[in-house]
Amino acid sequence: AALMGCTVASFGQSAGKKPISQPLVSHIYTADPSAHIFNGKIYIYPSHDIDAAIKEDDEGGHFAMKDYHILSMDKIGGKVTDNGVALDIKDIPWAGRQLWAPDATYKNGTYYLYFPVKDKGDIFRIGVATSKKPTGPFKPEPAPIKGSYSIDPTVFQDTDGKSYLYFGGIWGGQLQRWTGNKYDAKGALKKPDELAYQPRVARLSADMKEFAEPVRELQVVDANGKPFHEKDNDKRFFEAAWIHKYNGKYYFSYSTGDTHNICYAIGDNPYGPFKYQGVVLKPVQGWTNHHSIVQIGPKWYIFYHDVQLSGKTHLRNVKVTELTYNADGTIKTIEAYK
Ligand code: FUB
Repeated sequence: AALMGCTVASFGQSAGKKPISQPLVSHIYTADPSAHIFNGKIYIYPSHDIDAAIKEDDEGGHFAMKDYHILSMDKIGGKVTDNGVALDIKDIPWAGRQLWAPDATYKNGTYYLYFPVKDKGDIFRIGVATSKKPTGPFKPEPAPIKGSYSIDPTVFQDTDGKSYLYFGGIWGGQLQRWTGNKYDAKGALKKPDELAYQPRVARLSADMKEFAEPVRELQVVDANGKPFHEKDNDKRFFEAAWIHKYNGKYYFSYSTGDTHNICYAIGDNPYGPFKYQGVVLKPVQGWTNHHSIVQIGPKWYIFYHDVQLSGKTHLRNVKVTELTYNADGTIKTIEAYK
């Protein structure tokens, strides 16, 4: 994330209202929850926020996380277990700083954890680590995924067995430095009338550790099929990609960053185009908004975070609430405070 200097951009809208859900854990700060069901149990792969006493800046330097703790629970509302350190930055040979939002999946007896971290040259790359257990410990590959860049990886396994990695985040997430998959340290944010940056996707190799194809730009488009401009910043992609399937359709959801919405767009296949539909989750307390959407039994849930425990934008706490669809497959907008 990117992270403007403002501490809690959206407190204003929730002033005087009560949160609709409570933090899942309070002994550590957690954020960016990617939830999955493995063997009938709920596992949450969050960032582990810490206070590294780094001053807030536009590049998100104050999000100085160093490890991951995986949370698990048998059911929504059940006891939440912290399974300890699953991966430590000191065990990632190529890592420099800022272990940001991860995701995980399972294939053929192995769990795969995908994570963004700045390399020793301060460029965000995406790594993969494996374990025989959903809670780790995870062993990182010696180098980042070849051709990977930027932040917020999310892995999606389609029903045909093919897997895809979606990623990207502008501002502190450095997506603006990558055009045509080439690095340009001077890559700038778009001007209001320019087309907005789009998220990225690549199919994964059978062993889940490499891209099986060059990274593509995902097309998130408006109701008329046209890509958004930067000035459409209450709708255009910023960071925090997630994808899920509902009634045979592909739902791509993401944060609009500086306008703090979680929005979604629907497509007919994993590559899109994805047509914009609306807001899933209105701004939460704190600058960042980041989520995952999963089916648990017959119901659907959104895992998200806010800063209820700390009041500080870089010390977040994960939460969960139910998500419901309308009969036409659209998602009912969630207000996190009532
Ligand atoms: O947690 C660090 C960053 O903040 C994530 O990578 C972004 O999505 C934002 O939530």
